[in-house]
Formats: sequence, C-alpha cells, structure tokens
Amino acid sequence: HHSYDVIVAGVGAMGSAACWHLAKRGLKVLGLERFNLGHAMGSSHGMTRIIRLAYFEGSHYVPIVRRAHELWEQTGTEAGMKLLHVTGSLDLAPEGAGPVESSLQSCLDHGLSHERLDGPDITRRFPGFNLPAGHVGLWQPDGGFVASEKAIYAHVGLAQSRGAEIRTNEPLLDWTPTAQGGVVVRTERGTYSAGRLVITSGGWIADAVPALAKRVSTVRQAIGWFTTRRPELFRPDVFPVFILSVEEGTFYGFPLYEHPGFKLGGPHFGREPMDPRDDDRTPSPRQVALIRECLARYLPDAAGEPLTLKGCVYSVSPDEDFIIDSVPGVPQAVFASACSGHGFKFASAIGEILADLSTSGQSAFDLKPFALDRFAA
Ligand code: PYC
Repeated sequence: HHSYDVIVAGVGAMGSAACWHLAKRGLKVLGLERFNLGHAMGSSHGMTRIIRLAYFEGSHYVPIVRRAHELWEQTGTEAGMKLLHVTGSLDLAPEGAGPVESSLQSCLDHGLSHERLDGPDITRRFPGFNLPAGHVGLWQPDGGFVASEKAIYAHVGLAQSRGAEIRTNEPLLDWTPTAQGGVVVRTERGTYSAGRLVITSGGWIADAVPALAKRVSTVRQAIGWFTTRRPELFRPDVFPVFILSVEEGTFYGFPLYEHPGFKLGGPHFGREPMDPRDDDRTPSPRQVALIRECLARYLPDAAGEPLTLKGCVYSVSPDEDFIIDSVPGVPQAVFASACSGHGFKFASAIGEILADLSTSGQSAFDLKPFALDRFAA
C-alpha cells in the first residue's frame, strides 16, 4: 500500500492547516476526510468564526491566538484569499461579571490594546445594540473574523500545491502503530502507511483515540442568519464581532459578511448532547428560540425572519480547555481536539503546532494546559 511521511485524519479547520504546514516542510502528506471538503456535518462550517485576542477563557491562550492571527493573514496572502477580517472584538457582560474582567486581564497580561466601555459608550459607537442597564464592554481592536470554509480551501489548495494528497468521502476505519514506529491506517477505500499520524477528526475523535472517549462529549449548537431592518448598522466597517452574556445565555455575533442576514449563534454554554454519527443537523428549536429572543431584546434591528438556520457540533472537554497531545503510548500519533466551541480561531496555529509535534516532538508554545494527563485522577 501507499506510504507517506504523515497522514492527517480529518481535513476540517485543524487538519487542513496541519496538511499545509507539513507539506510546506517538504513532507509527503495524505489528508483523509470523511465527508466533502468544507462539509456542514462537523465544526468548521458556517462562513465565519470569531477571532479574539482578548481571551476570557485564559491569558495562556493569547500567545497562540496571536500567532494564529499572524498566520491567518499570511496564509490568506499566500493563497490569494482574504481569510482574516479585522473589525475589532467586543466582550459584553454585566459589570463585574466574569468575561469582561477576565478578557481585560488577558489584555493587561499581554500588553494588548483595549478599551473598557460603559453602556452609553457602547450605544454611541454601536447603535445596533440595545443592552440591559449595567452592561459593560471590553473593546479589542485586533479582533475580527476568519472566513471558515475559505480557510479550509486555502490550506488545502496550498498543501496540494506542495504535493499533499487529499482524499475526501473516505472515512477512517481504524489505525494501528507498527513495530517500526510508524502507523497503518485503514479506510473504507484503502490501506495506507506513514511514519506519523495527526488526528483532527473533531466530533469523531474518540473513535480514533479511545482514551478520549471518557473526556470528550459532543453537543449540538445552533447558528442562524436573520433579516436585518437596518443593514447599515451592521456592516463590517462599523460593527464588530461580539460575545454577549445575558440572562438567556451567552451568544455571539458577526457583522454582515457575504450572506444578507445577520449571524447570531448560541447559547455557547448550552449543552444539548448529540451523537455526530446521527446525520441530523437540524438546530434545536429551543436554541433557535433563544437566539431569536436574544436578537429581539438586544439587537432589535437585526431581529427579522430567519433566512438560514444550521446546527453544528462542539466537542467539549471537562474543563473546556483544548486537548493537544500524543496518543498515550504512541508518540508517533498526535491529536488536537475538544476545542470546546472556541477552537477555530486557533486552527492556523494549531496546524503549525501539530506539524511541530509530529516532526520534532516539541512546540514553541507551552502545551501543558492542554495535556491529556491533566484529567488523570
Ligand atoms: O470562541 O469566539 C469564540 C466563539 C464564538 C462562538 C463560539 N465560540
């Protein structure tokens, strides 16, 4: 059977970036994807993803997201596609509540430019919002969004231009380590061998990495695009990406981009279990109702009829930090998973990290917070 330096299992956001960074280094790469490229069954579709440098989930993410920001720009230029759109980012929450304060702390820790906004500041600068009294904001000017399917196409196109083979509609059946320190991978269409394996199969990762089965849960999320009454308020030159914490939950939105509707998703911490092997991606009616309620109350000029509704999958770890590691006992197989609904923005950098781990066993970043053994009793 055919043999490669590295096989990448799962060619979504993370896997496509890994294919590119590996192929760029002159390695012979095979990327295997279960569905079509840019499919809507996993966690990498929906046109846009937020990128925030101010990071309420923890300051330790900032060095990696800075590198990701740089790579989105660079990779877009190399591919001749605009992947990164800088609009500024806003965290919005009741004063004194967690996310604004912890995003602010991450800015202070890493010298990121930022502004703390009070309610009247927010309304003056972004009249699309109608926030409850007492809500405050943290503005970070470098945030924005990444064009999500385009990011996959860009990474794959670049990887192919350096000789990578990408095979789609080819689900992995299993893989085994070999006595020589490599791997053999079986799919529904063939058997392949390689020196290294990179596993980036998102909601399906526990099938390939059984050690994750007890750690990673998969949940359904809803996103929608809604008719806007005043599109001029929501154009990307005047309106930012945002994360909004309100009594209904935590929601996230984007300026208008390509689609005529206003995109809102959430509730980010809502946890409706789903099995990705069940093909139904209908968004949950409860989540759609919450999204519409959020629009009606807090973004009334964007609260029209739904134009497009979609579901997607989050793979969630117990502490909502990523898991990036090698497979226990198999150093030639590395994986990145359980990005817990906040990973896409990092994909450009995680692709590079996975390439580093699978070629040198090391990364320039501190990956201890993402080690699998942090969950050991
Ligand atoms: O990480 O910014 C984020 C995000 C927004 C919605 C889901 N995750």
